[in-house]
Amino acid sequence: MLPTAILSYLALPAILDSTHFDKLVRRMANEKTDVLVWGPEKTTIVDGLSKRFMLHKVNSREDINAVVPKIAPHLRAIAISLTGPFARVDEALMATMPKLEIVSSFGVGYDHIDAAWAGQHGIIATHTPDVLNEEVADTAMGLLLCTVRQLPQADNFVRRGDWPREKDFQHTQTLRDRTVGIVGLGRIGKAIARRLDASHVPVVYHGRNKQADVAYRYYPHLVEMAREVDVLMVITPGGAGTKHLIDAQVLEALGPTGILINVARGSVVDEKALIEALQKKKIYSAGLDVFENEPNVPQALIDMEQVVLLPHVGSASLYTRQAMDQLVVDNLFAWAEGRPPLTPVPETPWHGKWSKRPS
Ligand code: NAP
Ligand code: 8YV
Repeated sequence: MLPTAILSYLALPAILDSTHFDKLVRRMANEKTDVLVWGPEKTTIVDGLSKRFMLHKVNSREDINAVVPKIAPHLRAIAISLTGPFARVDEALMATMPKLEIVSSFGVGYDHIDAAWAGQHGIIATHTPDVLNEEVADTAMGLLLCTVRQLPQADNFVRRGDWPREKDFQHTQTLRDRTVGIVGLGRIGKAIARRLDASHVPVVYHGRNKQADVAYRYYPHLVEMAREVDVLMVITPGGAGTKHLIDAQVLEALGPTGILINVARGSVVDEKALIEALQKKKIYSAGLDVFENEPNVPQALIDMEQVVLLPHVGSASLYTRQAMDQLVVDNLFAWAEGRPPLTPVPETPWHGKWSKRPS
């Protein structure tokens, strides 16, 4: 086998474009394609990818600064193993990678990726939709029930030994007299709506568009819907388009018996306005799985008895996380084998072939 350096000087580049030549040289030299793996080392992702790729693992800003400059010029693929503010794949980063073709990201939300820029520059971003719908809907429903019926507080009541001392736990609010307004009736929103249907809880929704395939009442104006419902269930994407969609005005409209549930992204709710609305009893309570500055939760929320707070666990069962990890791997194998991406994000649609990056 000739070493890579010697092969590079053969006349082949004249008849093959650089991407094909690069692939051919690597195959002949039996080299694996480099993939940047960003985030914690997860067995399914690391074991799955290392069968075919040479992994460069980074899990901190320091790692990125040390590793990325060395591999950026020839890097063609990124795998993201856990999403969050630390894994921002923005224009500045992607611009240092002229050969980047795919960003295979964990999680259905991809507000950490500058997807529009990627789409304009021939890069496909993939995410992990659908495999988590039912899990996140279960969590949303659990969070709603916990908040309305104060189930975590009731658990604490037993653990503290208050039951024998105080007889009954206080009677709570109920779902029985409530209409739920879903903000973002997408894949997960619809799975939540099905659960509410089964519980005989009326559902209405708000989004940018009325949906032809559902019978739920549509509200084009969020404030109007907030005024007429008893619970707002937020399950939109994050990012600039939904930043502080739930603001002081929406909370005011929800009213003093209203409950806010957020399983979307922390950025969708104006957290300062929410804290003020809770403190001034403009709304009754909130159940939150996501926060503006995760993993930091404002002390003001922690200090409130009635709210229920979860550490972003919407999809976090072993079963569902495994399916999400596997989809990260499968998208990269599809790319490596020249097949279409399995789950590209809408901003980076598949146009029939893996495009070469414009130089
Ligand atoms: P999806 O199918 O794309 O649904 C998103 C919905 O939001 C659509 O119905 C869309 O309707 C609506 N929407 C988008 N922008 C909006 C806006 N500016 N105002 C009002 N509605 C808007 O996405 P999905 O798979 O259901 O996931 C939704 C989100 O849930 C993810 O992006 C992620 O942020 C979050 N999530 C959280 C967890 C967790 O662990 N807590 C887990 C999974 C997902 P229109 O286009 O008609 O507006
Ligand atoms: C994950 C999520 O918890 O899919 C999403 O958008 O928010 C969750 O499923 C998150 O990606 C954690 O990294």
